[in-house]
Amino acid sequence: MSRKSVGKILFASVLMISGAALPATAQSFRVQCPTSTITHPDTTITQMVNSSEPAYTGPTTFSLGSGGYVVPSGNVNGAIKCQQISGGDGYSTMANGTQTFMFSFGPLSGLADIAAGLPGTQVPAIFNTVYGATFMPGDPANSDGWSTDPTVVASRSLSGFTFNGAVGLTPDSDCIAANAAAPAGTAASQLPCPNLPTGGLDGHVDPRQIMDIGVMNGNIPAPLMAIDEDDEFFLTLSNVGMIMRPDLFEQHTVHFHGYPNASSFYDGVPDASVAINIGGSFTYYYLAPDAGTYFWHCHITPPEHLQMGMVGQIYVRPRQNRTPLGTTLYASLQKQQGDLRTACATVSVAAPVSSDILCTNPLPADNGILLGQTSATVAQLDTLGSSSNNPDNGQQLKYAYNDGDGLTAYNVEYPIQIHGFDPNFHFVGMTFNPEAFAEMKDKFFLLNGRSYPDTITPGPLTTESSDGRSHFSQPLPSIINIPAGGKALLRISDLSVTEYSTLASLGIPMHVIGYNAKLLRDQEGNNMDYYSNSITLGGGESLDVILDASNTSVYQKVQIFYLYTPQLDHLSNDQENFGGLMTEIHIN
Ligand SMILES: [Cu+2]
Repeated sequence: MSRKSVGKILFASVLMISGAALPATAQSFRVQCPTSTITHPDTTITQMVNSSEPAYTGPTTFSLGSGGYVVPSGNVNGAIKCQQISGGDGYSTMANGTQTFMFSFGPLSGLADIAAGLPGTQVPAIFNTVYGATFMPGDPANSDGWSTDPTVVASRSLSGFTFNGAVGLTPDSDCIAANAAAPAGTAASQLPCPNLPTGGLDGHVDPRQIMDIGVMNGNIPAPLMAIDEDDEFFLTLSNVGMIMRPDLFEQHTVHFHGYPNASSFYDGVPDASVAINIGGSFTYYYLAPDAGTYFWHCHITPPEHLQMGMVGQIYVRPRQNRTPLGTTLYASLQKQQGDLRTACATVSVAAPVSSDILCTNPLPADNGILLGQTSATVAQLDTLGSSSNNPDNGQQLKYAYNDGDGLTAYNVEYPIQIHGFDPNFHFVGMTFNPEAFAEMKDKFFLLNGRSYPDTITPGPLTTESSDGRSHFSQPLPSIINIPAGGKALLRISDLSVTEYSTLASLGIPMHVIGYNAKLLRDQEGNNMDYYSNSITLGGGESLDVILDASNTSVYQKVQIFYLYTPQLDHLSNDQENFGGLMTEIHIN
């Protein structure tokens, strides 16, 4: 039995999907996004179109269900989220104008959001929608991708493409026909496709559309993902193959780096689980772990596939964001001690003792200042008048972690991926030459796949690929806009293969609050956060930094600061000087 067929059997049996009967067809692309599960039985929550999550008022309680497994019986937290990505190849444009070949992931759902620099993660009600027209080859979010006319490119508008559903999703006509042909009076459970959802959307896809969109459509960074703590996340990877390397039959995987207590089956390490072949889909399943800034990458020949561009960002928003207004954050975190997955109390819930080394969110020590903090809405930050740059005004304040004391509050967040490209490695990777791993040396130093000055170019960057068409290649700018009087959370991850990188901020202190997806706090509850003017990361590390511009007597509109590396050899774009690992921070 091939590794692929093992994967398909486990895929069907482990996940308990709604459309259990797979019709006998030749295609093997597929998506999966159930509207309810054992953990999230309430379709009125999971199908919410506006992505809002239920308020967190206490841990989910469970009781033994009729099937012999526990089912939630109260306070069902979190929701269901879905995303589809392609694994294949593509091109990106470096800041000196060079087109660079990549092995890469591209978006196959949430395309409009990805093009707008947002996470492509969707609720089922949005993911499970069928595109109203026929997909044409190329990146559909880039509506005039055939044109390389500079004026057309400059006037390109994102507003026309709003589809965020799953590319390829189409009614399962075989199942619809088979059910219709069943004898009248057949019990629903005895139909050929017994759990076929209304409309026949059971994850069946048209593979032509997935190829038309997925081929040559790789992005750097790989599609951005964001989930909320307690969510179930269904992530489908479809391997569309690499057009520029038809000699290769490369598999790809998704490795959710740093994910605590991961099932090895969904860990993406090919030796320990499964890898996805060309022409196949596989749905990874995660119960969202502790809040924090994570990242993900392909785990096939990691130095090669990471260097070539298969690196992405994922972050998990904390339960604290869902604390009902007016509740103290401390009381909210106390309630979380009743959840066995995150509890720190080993003696009693009433008198928590943080001797549990798996404890992830210790209650804060009483420093006399922060413990009275209640969940609140974002105030009018802008003391200079206009509120147009304060989009969160009136919405609930957000936090990076379940801190219990408001230490990690922020107004705007920016995922920042540090990466590097060695152009020689990418060239030989495209041209069938042997790659010299030991000589790998980065010459492009990238923040979200771009070097300065491309880092401050708003909107997605496009690259003309070998299909003669312009594709969105680098969707995520790294310019940081802080509303006057506000705080920005930088979710920094480093996926560089060869280099350590330092980022410095002069003028706005870096308040370091988390490291490797963990709040900086000791087991006694003492905050270990610190202020710095630079941070240094190697590949495989992440860090949460808050840039605090809330002092309006110091930080005012139209001021510009720089986030840059003091490593002078990283301030270049290959042979071109004045570029590299640098971006701008605007107060506005
Ligand atoms: Cu790969």
